[in-house]
Amino acid sequence: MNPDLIAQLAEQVDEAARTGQTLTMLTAGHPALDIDAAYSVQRASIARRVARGERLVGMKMGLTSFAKMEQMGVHDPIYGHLTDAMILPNGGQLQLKGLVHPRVEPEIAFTLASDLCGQPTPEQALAAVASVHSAIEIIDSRYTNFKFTLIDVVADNTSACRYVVSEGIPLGGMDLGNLKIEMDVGGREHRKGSSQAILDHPAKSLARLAAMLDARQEGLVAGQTVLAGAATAAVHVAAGDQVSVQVEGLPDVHFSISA
Ligand code: OOG
Ligand code: MG
Repeated sequence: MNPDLIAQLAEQVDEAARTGQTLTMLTAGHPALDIDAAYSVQRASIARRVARGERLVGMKMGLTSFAKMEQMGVHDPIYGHLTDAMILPNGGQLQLKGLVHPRVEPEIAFTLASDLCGQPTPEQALAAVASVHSAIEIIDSRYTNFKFTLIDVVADNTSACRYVVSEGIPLGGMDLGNLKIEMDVGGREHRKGSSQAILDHPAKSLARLAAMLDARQEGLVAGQTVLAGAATAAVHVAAGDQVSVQVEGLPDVHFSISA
């Protein structure tokens, strides 16, 4: 696809995210946009953030759970980039001002001890992990009404907005395959799930991410954070909400929301 068009679409998604404005789906005006070009738009939008001084600190998987695929009407896992500007400290406060229509989802995150590239097995992927965390991802699609195609959401960095991780603990012999996950949003919405919802096992999500990056001759780097994907559908938030997530066997994670 024409590099000028990629740059122009990257500017559109980046500006929408930077200013909290909604965007019409890119595929509406550019029906020829395919998934490969969408990842090029995503990378070009991250390059703009880096040019403004943000630092790449990790990657996220998305649409790894059936609940999320069903909620969003799409059927393949996707990945996005995380920068330091997206980090919200555990116990911190998220300001709604400047965002579009954020939602929260309960996740598991990994910090990598070593690089991870190629097409690892889930066991090989776990061998690269330094610590595991419970996490909350705040997603904020820049598209009107949170409606998009797979191609559009990839171009929009898979709706990445902010994320919060708990203190990390070493994996040890812990099996992440079927941990209870609970999320409370403002005492009004309570979601329950299992880590099994994340591509059957969060380690499979990590391995799949490495393989998807390998298709572009890229990989994960020691020190990076990886969000493995949501275990339940995402929930809208409002000013005044406290949001907390408990994953069985992992430290808790929470934050609050202000106007
Ligand atoms: C896309 C991002 C999905 C997840 O964990 O499934 C995602 C969206 O739903 O806007 O981050
Ligand atoms: Mg997510």
